Amino acid sequence: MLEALETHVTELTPPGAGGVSVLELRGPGVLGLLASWGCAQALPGQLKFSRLSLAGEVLDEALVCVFSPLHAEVHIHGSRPLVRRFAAQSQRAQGQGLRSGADGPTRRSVTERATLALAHAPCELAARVLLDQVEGAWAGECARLAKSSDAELAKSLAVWSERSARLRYALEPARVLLAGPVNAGKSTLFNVLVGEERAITSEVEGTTRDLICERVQFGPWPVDLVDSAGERALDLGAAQSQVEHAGQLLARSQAARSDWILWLSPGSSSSATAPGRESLALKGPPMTVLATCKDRPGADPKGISALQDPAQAAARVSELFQDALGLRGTPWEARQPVAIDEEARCFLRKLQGLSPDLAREQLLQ
Ligand SMILES: Nc1nc2c(ncn2[C@@H]2O[C@H](COP(=O)(O)OP(=O)(O)O)[C@@H](O)[C@H]2O)c(=O)[nH]1
Ligand SMILES: [Mg+2]
Repeated sequence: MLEALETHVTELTPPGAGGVSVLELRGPGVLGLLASWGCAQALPGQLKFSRLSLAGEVLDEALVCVFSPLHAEVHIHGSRPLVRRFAAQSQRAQGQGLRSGADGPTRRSVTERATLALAHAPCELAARVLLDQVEGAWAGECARLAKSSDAELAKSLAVWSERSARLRYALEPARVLLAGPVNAGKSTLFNVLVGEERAITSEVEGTTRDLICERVQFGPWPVDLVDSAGERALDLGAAQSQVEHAGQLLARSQAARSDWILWLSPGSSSSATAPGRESLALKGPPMTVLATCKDRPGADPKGISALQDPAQAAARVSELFQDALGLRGTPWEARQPVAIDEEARCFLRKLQGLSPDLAREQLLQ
Protein backbone atom coordinates (compact mmCIF):
# COMPACT_ATOMS: atom_id res chain seq x y z
CA MET A 1 0.00 0.00 0.00
CA LEU A 2 2.89 2.34 0.81
CA GLU A 3 4.08 2.08 -2.79
CA ALA A 4 0.71 3.38 -3.98
CA LEU A 5 1.18 6.60 -1.98
CA GLU A 6 4.57 7.43 -3.46
CA THR A 7 5.27 9.21 -6.71
CA HIS A 8 7.74 7.38 -8.95
CA VAL A 9 9.69 8.67 -11.91
CA THR A 10 10.75 5.81 -14.18
CA GLU A 11 12.91 6.11 -17.26
CA LEU A 12 11.06 4.00 -19.83
CA THR A 13 13.62 4.30 -22.60
CA PRO A 14 16.80 2.25 -22.12
CA PRO A 15 19.50 4.11 -20.17
CA GLY A 16 22.04 5.72 -22.47
CA ALA A 17 22.27 8.60 -24.91
CA GLY A 18 19.48 8.77 -27.50
CA GLY A 19 17.26 11.18 -29.37
CA VAL A 20 14.48 11.12 -26.82
CA SER A 21 14.16 9.91 -23.21
CA VAL A 22 10.73 9.04 -21.93
CA LEU A 23 10.09 9.57 -18.22
CA GLU A 24 6.99 8.04 -16.69
CA LEU A 25 5.54 9.77 -13.64
CA ARG A 26 3.17 7.78 -11.46
CA GLY A 27 1.58 8.59 -8.13
CA PRO A 28 -0.40 11.29 -6.34
CA GLY A 29 2.35 13.91 -6.75
CA VAL A 30 2.40 13.83 -10.57
CA LEU A 31 0.74 17.22 -11.19
CA GLY A 32 2.80 18.87 -8.41
CA LEU A 33 6.01 17.53 -9.88
CA LEU A 34 5.06 18.77 -13.34
CA ALA A 35 4.24 22.18 -11.88
CA SER A 36 7.68 22.30 -10.23
CA TRP A 37 9.16 21.67 -13.69
CA GLY A 38 7.27 24.68 -15.06
CA CYS A 39 4.41 22.73 -16.62
CA ALA A 40 1.63 23.92 -14.38
CA GLN A 41 -1.27 23.89 -16.80
CA ALA A 42 -1.00 20.26 -17.83
CA LEU A 43 -4.44 18.72 -17.70
CA PRO A 44 -5.46 15.08 -17.93
CA GLY A 45 -6.20 14.05 -21.49
CA GLN A 46 -3.84 16.68 -22.95
CA LEU A 47 -0.69 16.31 -24.96
CA LYS A 48 1.28 19.48 -24.33
CA PHE A 49 4.41 21.05 -25.73
CA SER A 50 6.22 22.57 -22.78
CA ARG A 51 9.48 24.31 -21.90
CA LEU A 52 10.65 22.55 -18.75
CA SER A 53 12.67 24.53 -16.24
CA LEU A 54 14.32 23.91 -12.93
CA ALA A 55 14.92 26.77 -10.47
CA GLY A 56 14.04 29.34 -13.14
CA GLU A 57 16.43 27.88 -15.72
CA VAL A 58 14.83 26.56 -18.90
CA LEU A 59 16.37 23.14 -19.49
CA ASP A 60 14.53 21.52 -22.35
CA GLU A 61 11.59 21.51 -24.70
CA ALA A 62 9.44 18.50 -24.02
CA LEU A 63 6.19 16.80 -24.85
CA VAL A 64 4.11 16.18 -21.75
CA CYS A 65 1.27 13.67 -21.88
CA VAL A 66 -0.96 13.66 -18.83
CA PHE A 67 -3.10 10.53 -18.80
CA SER A 68 -4.61 11.14 -15.37
CA PRO A 69 -3.71 13.08 -12.19
CA LEU A 70 -1.80 9.93 -11.18
CA HIS A 71 -0.02 9.17 -14.45
CA ALA A 72 1.94 11.19 -17.00
CA GLU A 73 4.77 10.84 -19.48
CA VAL A 74 7.41 13.44 -20.20
CA HIS A 75 9.37 13.12 -23.44
CA ILE A 76 12.62 15.04 -23.07
CA HIS A 77 15.76 14.99 -25.19
CA GLY A 78 17.87 11.94 -24.48
CA SER A 79 20.94 13.55 -22.97
CA ARG A 80 22.25 11.85 -19.84
CA PRO A 81 23.10 15.09 -17.94
CA LEU A 82 19.59 16.34 -18.67
CA VAL A 83 17.95 13.13 -17.47
CA ARG A 84 20.15 13.24 -14.36
CA ARG A 85 19.07 16.85 -13.64
CA PHE A 86 15.40 15.86 -13.67
CA ALA A 87 16.22 12.77 -11.64
CA ALA A 88 18.00 14.80 -8.99
CA GLN A 89 15.09 17.23 -8.86
CA SER A 90 12.51 14.50 -8.52
CA GLN A 91 14.68 13.03 -5.76
CA ARG A 92 14.52 16.28 -3.82
CA ALA A 93 10.82 16.76 -4.39
CA GLN A 94 9.77 13.19 -3.77
CA GLY A 95 12.42 11.81 -1.47
CA GLN A 96 13.52 9.26 -4.03
CA GLY A 97 15.45 9.07 -7.26
CA LEU A 98 14.74 8.20 -10.81
CA ARG A 99 14.11 4.59 -11.45
CA SER A 100 15.64 3.05 -14.47
CA GLY A 101 13.21 0.89 -16.37
CA ALA A 102 16.01 -1.60 -16.95
CA ASP A 103 16.62 -1.93 -13.20
CA GLY A 104 12.93 -2.47 -12.82
CA PRO A 105 10.75 -1.47 -9.93
CA THR A 106 9.20 -4.37 -8.09
CA ARG A 107 5.79 -4.00 -9.66
CA ARG A 108 6.99 -4.45 -13.19
CA SER A 109 6.23 -7.83 -14.66
CA VAL A 110 8.93 -10.06 -16.04
CA THR A 111 7.57 -9.43 -19.56
CA GLU A 112 8.03 -5.66 -19.19
CA ARG A 113 11.46 -5.96 -17.61
CA ALA A 114 12.59 -8.38 -20.31
CA THR A 115 11.50 -5.83 -22.94
CA LEU A 116 13.64 -3.16 -21.33
CA ALA A 117 16.60 -5.48 -20.76
CA LEU A 118 16.62 -6.70 -24.37
CA ALA A 119 18.41 -3.55 -25.58
CA HIS A 120 21.34 -4.39 -23.28
CA ALA A 121 21.53 -8.15 -23.74
CA PRO A 122 25.21 -9.04 -23.26
CA CYS A 123 25.18 -11.84 -25.85
CA GLU A 124 22.99 -13.57 -28.40
CA LEU A 125 21.97 -16.25 -25.90
CA ALA A 126 20.74 -13.60 -23.46
CA ALA A 127 18.81 -11.90 -26.26
CA ARG A 128 17.08 -15.18 -27.17
CA VAL A 129 16.14 -15.82 -23.52
CA LEU A 130 14.84 -12.27 -23.07
CA LEU A 131 12.91 -12.35 -26.32
CA ASP A 132 11.17 -15.54 -25.20
CA GLN A 133 10.07 -13.80 -22.00
CA VAL A 134 8.93 -10.73 -24.00
CA GLU A 135 6.82 -13.07 -26.10
CA GLY A 136 5.20 -14.45 -22.96
CA ALA A 137 7.16 -17.57 -21.95
CA TRP A 138 7.23 -16.54 -18.27
CA ALA A 139 3.73 -15.08 -18.12
CA GLY A 140 2.18 -17.98 -20.04
CA GLU A 141 3.87 -20.67 -17.99
CA CYS A 142 2.91 -18.91 -14.73
CA ALA A 143 -0.73 -19.02 -15.81
CA ARG A 144 -0.43 -22.69 -16.80
CA LEU A 145 1.33 -23.66 -13.59
CA ALA A 146 -1.32 -21.91 -11.49
CA LYS A 147 -3.71 -24.65 -12.64
CA SER A 148 -1.35 -27.61 -12.22
CA SER A 149 -1.30 -30.39 -9.64
CA ASP A 150 0.87 -30.22 -6.51
CA ALA A 151 3.38 -32.67 -7.96
CA GLU A 152 3.68 -30.90 -11.29
CA LEU A 153 4.00 -27.53 -9.58
CA ALA A 154 6.92 -28.68 -7.42
CA LYS A 155 8.63 -30.39 -10.34
CA SER A 156 8.23 -27.42 -12.67
CA LEU A 157 9.47 -24.91 -10.09
CA ALA A 158 12.59 -27.04 -9.54
CA VAL A 159 13.22 -27.17 -13.31
CA TRP A 160 12.67 -23.40 -13.66
CA SER A 161 15.11 -22.71 -10.82
CA GLU A 162 17.80 -24.93 -12.28
CA ARG A 163 17.39 -23.41 -15.75
CA SER A 164 17.34 -19.86 -14.36
CA ALA A 165 20.49 -20.45 -12.30
CA ARG A 166 22.33 -21.64 -15.41
CA LEU A 167 21.05 -18.94 -17.75
CA ARG A 168 21.94 -16.30 -15.21
CA TYR A 169 25.45 -16.57 -16.66
CA ALA A 170 24.05 -15.50 -20.04
CA LEU A 171 22.18 -12.52 -18.62
CA GLU A 172 24.81 -11.48 -16.04
CA PRO A 173 28.29 -12.33 -17.35
CA ALA A 174 30.46 -14.42 -15.04
CA ARG A 175 33.61 -12.79 -13.67
CA VAL A 176 36.67 -14.92 -14.30
CA LEU A 177 40.04 -14.23 -12.68
CA LEU A 178 43.30 -15.33 -14.29
CA ALA A 179 45.70 -15.92 -11.39
CA GLY A 180 48.93 -17.74 -10.71
CA PRO A 181 52.64 -17.16 -10.25
CA VAL A 182 54.50 -14.49 -12.19
CA ASN A 183 55.47 -15.49 -15.73
CA ALA A 184 52.84 -18.22 -15.88
CA GLY A 185 51.59 -16.79 -19.17
CA LYS A 186 48.47 -15.15 -17.70
CA SER A 187 48.69 -11.98 -19.78
CA THR A 188 49.60 -13.94 -22.91
CA LEU A 189 46.50 -16.11 -22.47
CA PHE A 190 44.42 -13.03 -21.61
CA ASN A 191 45.39 -11.45 -24.95
CA VAL A 192 44.55 -14.65 -26.81
CA LEU A 193 41.11 -14.79 -25.19
CA VAL A 194 40.43 -11.09 -25.77
CA GLY A 195 41.65 -11.33 -29.35
CA GLU A 196 44.07 -8.41 -29.21
CA GLU A 197 47.26 -7.28 -27.48
CA ARG A 198 45.45 -5.73 -24.53
CA ALA A 199 47.95 -6.49 -21.75
CA ILE A 200 51.74 -6.13 -21.76
CA THR A 201 53.50 -9.49 -21.71
CA SER A 202 57.14 -9.86 -20.77
CA GLU A 203 59.63 -12.26 -19.26
CA VAL A 204 60.30 -9.54 -16.66
CA GLU A 205 58.64 -10.82 -13.49
CA GLY A 206 55.93 -8.59 -12.06
CA THR A 207 55.04 -6.80 -15.30
CA THR A 208 51.27 -6.86 -14.67
CA ARG A 209 50.14 -4.90 -11.62
CA ASP A 210 46.75 -3.37 -12.28
CA LEU A 211 43.68 -5.45 -12.88
CA ILE A 212 42.74 -5.51 -16.56
CA CYS A 213 39.18 -6.47 -17.42
CA GLU A 214 37.62 -7.22 -20.80
CA ARG A 215 34.35 -8.77 -21.94
CA VAL A 216 34.96 -12.00 -23.85
CA GLN A 217 32.87 -14.96 -24.98
CA PHE A 218 33.43 -18.59 -23.92
CA GLY A 219 31.20 -20.51 -26.35
CA PRO A 220 27.76 -18.94 -25.99
CA TRP A 221 28.60 -17.46 -22.55
CA PRO A 222 29.68 -13.84 -22.02
CA VAL A 223 32.48 -13.47 -19.48
CA ASP A 224 34.20 -10.53 -17.78
CA LEU A 225 37.79 -11.73 -17.85
CA VAL A 226 40.30 -10.23 -15.40
CA ASP A 227 44.10 -10.38 -15.77
CA SER A 228 46.02 -9.77 -12.56
CA ALA A 229 49.45 -9.45 -10.96
CA GLY A 230 51.25 -12.74 -10.42
CA GLU A 231 52.29 -14.30 -7.14
CA ARG A 232 55.89 -14.40 -5.95
CA ALA A 233 57.70 -13.68 -2.68
CA LEU A 234 58.73 -10.01 -2.45
CA ASP A 235 61.20 -7.99 -0.41
CA LEU A 236 58.83 -5.27 0.75
CA GLY A 237 61.71 -2.89 1.57
CA ALA A 238 61.98 -1.77 -2.06
CA ALA A 239 59.50 0.77 -3.45
CA GLN A 240 59.06 -1.24 -6.68
CA SER A 241 58.18 -4.31 -4.63
CA GLN A 242 55.59 -2.38 -2.70
CA VAL A 243 53.89 -1.39 -5.95
CA GLU A 244 53.96 -5.00 -7.12
CA HIS A 245 52.68 -6.13 -3.72
CA ALA A 246 49.75 -3.69 -4.09
CA GLY A 247 48.99 -5.45 -7.39
CA GLN A 248 49.07 -8.84 -5.68
CA LEU A 249 46.66 -7.58 -3.01
CA LEU A 250 44.36 -6.28 -5.74
CA ALA A 251 44.43 -9.68 -7.42
CA ARG A 252 43.63 -11.46 -4.15
CA SER A 253 40.78 -9.05 -3.43
CA GLN A 254 39.24 -9.98 -6.78
CA ALA A 255 38.94 -13.62 -5.82
CA ALA A 256 35.84 -13.14 -3.66
CA ARG A 257 34.17 -11.15 -6.49
CA SER A 258 34.87 -13.81 -9.09
CA ASP A 259 32.68 -16.70 -10.19
CA TRP A 260 35.66 -18.81 -11.24
CA ILE A 261 39.43 -18.62 -10.81
CA LEU A 262 41.72 -20.10 -13.43
CA TRP A 263 45.05 -20.72 -11.73
CA LEU A 264 47.76 -20.92 -14.37
CA SER A 265 50.85 -22.86 -13.48
CA PRO A 266 53.96 -22.84 -15.69
CA GLY A 267 54.98 -26.18 -14.16
CA SER A 268 52.71 -29.23 -14.05
CA SER A 269 49.10 -28.88 -12.90
CA SER A 270 49.54 -31.54 -10.21
CA SER A 271 52.44 -29.72 -8.56
CA ALA A 272 50.92 -26.25 -8.80
CA THR A 273 51.47 -25.25 -5.21
CA ALA A 274 52.74 -21.71 -5.67
CA PRO A 275 52.34 -19.30 -2.76
CA GLY A 276 48.99 -17.58 -2.74
CA ARG A 277 47.02 -20.39 -4.35
CA GLU A 278 45.58 -21.72 -1.08
CA SER A 279 44.57 -18.26 0.11
CA LEU A 280 42.77 -17.57 -3.18
CA ALA A 281 41.06 -20.95 -3.07
CA LEU A 282 39.73 -20.14 0.40
CA LYS A 283 37.91 -17.06 -0.92
CA GLY A 284 35.08 -19.13 -2.25
CA PRO A 285 34.69 -19.44 -6.02
CA PRO A 286 35.62 -22.68 -7.75
CA MET A 287 39.23 -22.81 -8.91
CA THR A 288 40.72 -24.85 -11.74
CA VAL A 289 44.46 -25.37 -12.09
CA LEU A 290 45.83 -25.46 -15.62
CA ALA A 291 49.42 -26.05 -16.68
CA THR A 292 50.79 -23.53 -19.20
CA CYS A 293 53.77 -23.25 -21.55
CA LYS A 294 53.52 -26.93 -22.49
CA ASP A 295 55.95 -26.35 -25.35
CA ARG A 296 58.75 -25.81 -22.83
CA PRO A 297 61.02 -28.78 -21.97
CA GLY A 298 59.73 -30.75 -18.99
CA ALA A 299 56.34 -29.01 -18.93
CA ASP A 300 53.07 -30.90 -18.43
CA PRO A 301 52.02 -32.15 -21.91
CA LYS A 302 48.34 -31.99 -20.84
CA GLY A 303 48.60 -28.24 -20.41
CA ILE A 304 48.19 -25.40 -22.91
CA SER A 305 50.54 -23.17 -24.83
CA ALA A 306 48.92 -19.82 -25.49
CA LEU A 307 51.99 -18.81 -27.47
CA GLN A 308 52.33 -21.85 -29.73
CA ASP A 309 48.73 -22.98 -30.03
CA PRO A 310 46.37 -20.14 -29.11
CA ALA A 311 43.27 -21.74 -30.65
CA GLN A 312 43.69 -24.92 -28.57
CA ALA A 313 44.36 -22.82 -25.46
CA ALA A 314 41.18 -20.77 -25.97
CA ALA A 315 39.07 -23.88 -26.62
CA ARG A 316 40.46 -25.60 -23.52
CA VAL A 317 39.78 -22.62 -21.26
CA SER A 318 36.24 -22.33 -22.61
CA GLU A 319 35.61 -26.02 -21.85
CA LEU A 320 37.08 -25.80 -18.35
CA PHE A 321 34.93 -22.74 -17.61
CA GLN A 322 31.75 -24.48 -18.71
CA ASP A 323 32.67 -27.60 -16.72
CA ALA A 324 33.44 -25.60 -13.57
CA LEU A 325 30.12 -23.73 -13.63
CA GLY A 326 27.98 -26.61 -14.90
CA LEU A 327 27.26 -24.91 -18.24
CA ARG A 328 27.98 -27.77 -20.63
CA GLY A 329 25.21 -28.99 -22.89
CA THR A 330 22.41 -27.21 -24.70
CA PRO A 331 22.26 -23.78 -23.09
CA TRP A 332 18.82 -22.79 -24.28
CA GLU A 333 15.52 -24.33 -25.26
CA ALA A 334 13.00 -22.14 -27.05
CA ARG A 335 10.04 -20.62 -25.25
CA GLN A 336 10.98 -21.77 -21.74
CA PRO A 337 10.36 -19.54 -18.71
CA VAL A 338 13.50 -18.03 -17.18
CA ALA A 339 13.86 -15.84 -14.11
CA ILE A 340 15.66 -12.98 -15.85
CA ASP A 341 16.85 -11.00 -12.82
CA GLU A 342 17.29 -11.15 -9.06
CA GLU A 343 13.72 -10.04 -8.51
CA ALA A 344 12.36 -12.95 -10.56
CA ARG A 345 14.78 -15.41 -8.91
CA CYS A 346 13.60 -14.17 -5.51
CA PHE A 347 10.02 -14.76 -6.58
CA LEU A 348 10.89 -18.32 -7.63
CA ARG A 349 12.59 -19.04 -4.30
CA LYS A 350 9.57 -17.64 -2.48
CA LEU A 351 7.20 -19.87 -4.48
CA GLN A 352 9.27 -22.93 -3.62
CA GLY A 353 8.90 -22.12 0.09
CA LEU A 354 5.12 -21.73 -0.04
CA SER A 355 2.38 -24.33 0.23
CA PRO A 356 1.09 -25.40 -3.24
CA ASP A 357 -2.17 -23.48 -2.76
CA LEU A 358 -0.42 -20.24 -1.82
CA ALA A 359 2.12 -20.69 -4.63
CA ARG A 360 -0.71 -21.13 -7.18
CA GLU A 361 -2.35 -17.98 -5.82
CA GLN A 362 0.90 -16.02 -6.24
CA LEU A 363 1.35 -17.34 -9.78
CA LEU A 364 -1.97 -15.81 -10.77
CA GLN A 365 -1.07 -12.30 -9.56
N1 LIG B 1 57.35 -20.86 -24.45
C1 LIG B 1 56.29 -20.20 -24.05
N2 LIG B 1 56.40 -18.98 -23.51
C2 LIG B 1 55.29 -18.35 -23.11
C3 LIG B 1 54.02 -18.94 -23.22
N3 LIG B 1 53.10 -18.06 -22.72
C4 LIG B 1 53.78 -16.97 -22.33
N4 LIG B 1 55.08 -17.14 -22.57
C5 LIG B 1 56.16 -16.18 -22.30
O1 LIG B 1 56.37 -16.12 -20.90
C6 LIG B 1 56.69 -14.77 -20.51
C7 LIG B 1 55.70 -14.33 -19.45
O2 LIG B 1 54.41 -14.26 -20.03
P1 LIG B 1 53.27 -13.35 -19.43
O3 LIG B 1 52.05 -13.62 -20.22
O4 LIG B 1 53.72 -11.93 -19.34
O5 LIG B 1 53.15 -13.97 -17.96
P2 LIG B 1 52.35 -13.43 -16.68
O6 LIG B 1 53.35 -12.81 -15.78
O7 LIG B 1 51.77 -14.65 -16.06
O8 LIG B 1 51.32 -12.48 -17.17
C8 LIG B 1 56.63 -13.92 -21.76
O9 LIG B 1 57.93 -13.77 -22.25
C9 LIG B 1 55.78 -14.77 -22.71
O10 LIG B 1 56.11 -14.55 -24.08
C10 LIG B 1 53.91 -20.24 -23.79
O11 LIG B 1 52.83 -20.83 -23.95
N5 LIG B 1 55.08 -20.82 -24.18
MG1 LIG C 1 50.93 -10.53 -16.65
